[in-house]
Amino acid sequence: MKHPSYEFSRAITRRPASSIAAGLRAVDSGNPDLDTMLKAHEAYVAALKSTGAKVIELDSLEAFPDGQFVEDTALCLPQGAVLMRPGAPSRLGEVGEMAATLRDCYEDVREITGPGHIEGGDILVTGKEILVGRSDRTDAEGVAELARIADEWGHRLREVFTPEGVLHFKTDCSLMDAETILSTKRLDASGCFEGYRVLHVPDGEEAAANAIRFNDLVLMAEGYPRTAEMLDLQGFQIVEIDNTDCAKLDGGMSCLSLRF
Ligand code: CIR
Repeated sequence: MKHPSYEFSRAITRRPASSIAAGLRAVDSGNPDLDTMLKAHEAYVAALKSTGAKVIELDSLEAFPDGQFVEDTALCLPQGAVLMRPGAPSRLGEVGEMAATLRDCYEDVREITGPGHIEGGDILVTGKEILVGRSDRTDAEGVAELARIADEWGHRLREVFTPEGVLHFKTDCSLMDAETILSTKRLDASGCFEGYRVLHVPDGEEAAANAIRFNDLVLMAEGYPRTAEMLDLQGFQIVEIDNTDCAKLDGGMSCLSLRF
């Protein structure tokens, strides 16, 4: 049987739009380049497909420069999908653009209706529970609304906190297998992963914490050799993807797909 938190048969991605230069970012380190971003995107999609999964590749949305970060628009669980309500006003409309695709894939599609906000990047599904990090994008009301749906579907949801200055909870962590989490030291220091086996990304490689376990692979950002070596020694099969341009928009491996 597939493990629902890291063994997947499908993924949804969206091509980066030529409007990407207008994408949100906490610190301006220059605009991303569309061509190199498209190349990296192709490598990312190819890695997902290489595991045998079907990838639904959606067209770019010029009106939504952050539209390629599809993870923030929904949460996919075995029982159904939940459409999110992003805390970034410019991203609210991305949810409606994702809805039809999810309705084709799932019989049960719920919706966070507000007034709270919640983004998929703040949600880590581990198999034994759903961890949701409050952040600048995800508030208590958003978490509470998701908790009611999760409860109905038989999931335990635990509210945790994203470190100050970090965009999303999963900017700083990822699930590696049923009991192993890759995390920055600063996030793990909050105590939120008690009971899990935690692998710390080495100091100076914090940006490598946003990885994804997708079937037999771990997709991680290129340029973090000590993290790559650690994961390799732990027996994970890693694929390194150029994340230079996505990183300029605070994006990483998890943001670029919905996986189910
Ligand atoms: C944003 O600020 O919303 C986008 N520029 C980046 C979103 C990254 N998403 C994610 O980590 N799940």
